[in-house]
Parts: sequence; structure tokens; C-alpha cells
Amino acid sequence: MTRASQIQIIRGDITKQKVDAIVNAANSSLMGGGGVDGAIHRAGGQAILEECKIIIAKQGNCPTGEAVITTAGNLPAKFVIHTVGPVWSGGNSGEPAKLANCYNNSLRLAVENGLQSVAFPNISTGIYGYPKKEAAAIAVKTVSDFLRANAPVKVYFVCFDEENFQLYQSLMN
Ligand code: AR6
Repeated sequence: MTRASQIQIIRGDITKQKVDAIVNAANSSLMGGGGVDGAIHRAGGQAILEECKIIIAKQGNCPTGEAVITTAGNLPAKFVIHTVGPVWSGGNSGEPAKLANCYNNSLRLAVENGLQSVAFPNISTGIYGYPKKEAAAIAVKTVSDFLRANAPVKVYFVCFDEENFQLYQSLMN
């Protein structure tokens, strides 16, 4: 069993979270965008973008489902883990596995870097159009499975909208 206290649901803005790492729902260019990505880059400042540029120069674009880590600039968090969620295109293009990869690879990076608290947004459920209910079920299951098998990391699901908040609450109960 995952200890219930290891996962918490929060309604709010992820840029305000004082945790070891917040996760960014980025795109494969890592050059910023709208939604939570835009909010993180605006609040965190230029340092995050500069580190993303170095990563892209080294490895090329970040593939869907993968994750990379940067410092967090002016944010209260210490690091930003940038992951690229799948664009929803009907569900038969491997979207569920790719979304699960985002959560697994982000948590793996957190553990590798010795981080103890990670806040996730509801990856892919905005501009990328993933149905919220299905995305929430994958997020909760993937994170719960990871926590059962790995080091004690505290995970916060930070829900920006009421619909996601309600979905996560009911999944956790
Ligand atoms: N804090 C927490 N969650 C937020 C915040 C915030 N400040 N702002 C929005 N959300 P989205 P995606 C929620 O569109 O669907 C960007 O342009 C939002 O309500 O940010 O993965 C990237 O560059 C939604 O539930 O990300 C990519 O091109 C969730 O964050 C593309 O959007 C994800 O919505 C990625 O699309």
C-alpha cells in the first residue's frame, strides 16, 4: 500500500509550491509556451530557459514521455522537471502509455537527484486535450505504483481547475 499521506491533492497554482521540484507540462522544444509552461517560465525567469537551451543543444528535442531537470530560477521550488505529455488524438496512438511515462520518468529523475517532494500539474489536460478523467486515473495509478516500489517521495497533484480537483479527490477516496 502507498501511504495515503504520501500523495496530496491541492487546488492551486503550481508556481507557488515550495517543494523540491515542480513538474512542467512542456513541449518537446522546451522553449516555453502557454498554460502551466508559460506560467512557470514567467515566474521562474530567464535562468530556466537558459538551462533548457543547453539541454536541447546537447540532446536535441525532448521526446514525448521523457523528462529533463533544470534549476527553478526565481520560483520557491528548487528544481523544475520538464516533461512532454502526449497530444490527445483519440486514444489509439499510445497516449495512455506516453502519459504514464511522463509521471514515471519525472519521478525517476526526482529520485536520482535525491529529491523528496514533487508537485505535478495535470499533464496534457489543457492545450493537449487529454480527457481529464482518463488522465487523472493514469496519473494516480502510475504515481501510486511508483511510490510503492521506490524511495519515499512526497507527491502533490496541483489542480488548477475545479473539475480536475474533484476528479483527483474522488480517485484518492
Ligand atoms: N498551475 C497549475 N496548473 C496549471 C497552471 C498553473 N499555474 N496553469 C495551467 N494549469 P497545459 P498541456 C493546468 O495546457 O495540456 C503549453 O503551451 C491546466 O488547467 O498547461 O500538457 C506547452 O508548451 C491543465 O489542467 O499543458 C505545450 O505546448 C494543466 O495545467 C502545451 O501547452 C495542463 O495544461 C502542453 O499542453
